[in-house]
Amino acid sequence: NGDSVVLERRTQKVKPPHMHQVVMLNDDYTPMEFVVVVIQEFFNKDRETATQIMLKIHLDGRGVCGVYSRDVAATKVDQVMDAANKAGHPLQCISEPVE
Ligand code: TYC
Repeated sequence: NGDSVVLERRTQKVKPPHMHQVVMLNDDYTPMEFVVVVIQEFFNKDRETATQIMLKIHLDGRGVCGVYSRDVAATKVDQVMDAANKAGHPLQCISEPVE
């Protein structure tokens, strides 16, 4: 009818990003030192923290290396898989939604 109408947005406009964890998997062949260096390099951990994460993966079969937005997590997986492939190690890394 020509009258201007302002629609009030009552619901939340911006949702927080759905976070994804980058999980590294154990295998029998990738050297421990390689895993420690990869965790330091791509997940910005100090050597001590990287060593703890590596040992956790070695003992439990898997471990979380970091939590990121979906895009960043996917890039981390790509970087790890690329480094492992180039070095000839079977190291596997996946991204999964948190919770
Ligand atoms: N299990 C490997 C070994 O004994 C070490 C290892 C740790 C491999 C973590 C992969 O994600 C991994 N050499």
